[in-house]
Amino acid sequence: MTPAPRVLALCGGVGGAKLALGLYRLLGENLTVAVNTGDDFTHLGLRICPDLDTVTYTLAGCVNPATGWGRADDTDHFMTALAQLGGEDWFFLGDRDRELHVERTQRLAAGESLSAVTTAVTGRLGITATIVPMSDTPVPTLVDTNAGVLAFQHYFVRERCRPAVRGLRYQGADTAPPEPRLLAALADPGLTAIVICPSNPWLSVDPLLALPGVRELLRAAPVPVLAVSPIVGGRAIKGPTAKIMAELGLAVSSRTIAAHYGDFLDCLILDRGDADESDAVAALLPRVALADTVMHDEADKIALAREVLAIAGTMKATITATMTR
Ligand code: FO1
Repeated sequence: MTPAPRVLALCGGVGGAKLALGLYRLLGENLTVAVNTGDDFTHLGLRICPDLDTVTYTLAGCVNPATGWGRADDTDHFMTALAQLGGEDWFFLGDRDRELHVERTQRLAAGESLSAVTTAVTGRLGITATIVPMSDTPVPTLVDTNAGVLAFQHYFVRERCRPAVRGLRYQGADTAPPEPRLLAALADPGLTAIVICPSNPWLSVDPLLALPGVRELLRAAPVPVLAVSPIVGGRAIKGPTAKIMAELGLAVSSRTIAAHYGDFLDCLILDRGDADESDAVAALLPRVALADTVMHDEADKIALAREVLAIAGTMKATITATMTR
């Protein structure tokens, strides 16, 4: 029997987690998801890791379907009481979701690493894939804006992404060790593909790429590195990606995404509706492919994951041949 393909996915929050779920349904324990932790912060005394939790809840089948983050069927007693007392209520913490932050905060204070806590939590929730924070060392994203330098969640949630972005900083990324299982996955001889999920490149994927060695390992990877473009029809599928690209002076197109990942990417997957962009992307990358990238329901997520793996399968032979030449 041929062994199941092992895949590494790099992922941010809501948008990326959709493809991660599709991959998980196909690969189960053969999937490793390395997750951005640049959005993490300490709020009301609690350590909150939004992208890690979004991926965890999504794969566990208990994410809030209305928001894509937080837990399904949650209640707001804590937030209501907090608001009544005049507390800081700009960041919503559902009652059931808050228990995860309490548990994580306690365990971190007792000396456990973020990755150990994550493994314990994902195990308890019955997830068989490996979900790892990109690093156990905090790497907070700072957003340079026309309203000053803002901590990520202050920019994203409190200010609702309204300030114009001038640049981004991933504080401490140059010395933060990548989580060992991220490095192990990159070096795994059984790895068959690396997938960059359709997350915001600047907010969610670049923090991972900024860690020591990660970009170099992607460049040297003997397996296809594929990304699904988060831009469809000249707009972002989710969140402020298009707004940020425009503010950074970049054209809002998949060609810009291809150029951004160009030094290590083997294939960018565009939405079928963007076939007219194929030539522009093909000029920058070894391969461009088309798929239905807009995911509304679980069937769409699995279908896209299947297409991504099939495209990777057709590329593996080419990459192996190039490396042995
Ligand atoms: N996003 C919001 O827009 N408003 C919130 O109040 C909010 C709370 C929140 C709590 C827990 C969590 O895991 C995620 C939460 N998010 C909220 C989402 C989060 O801020 C962003 O989606 C990510 O950081 C960007 O990937």
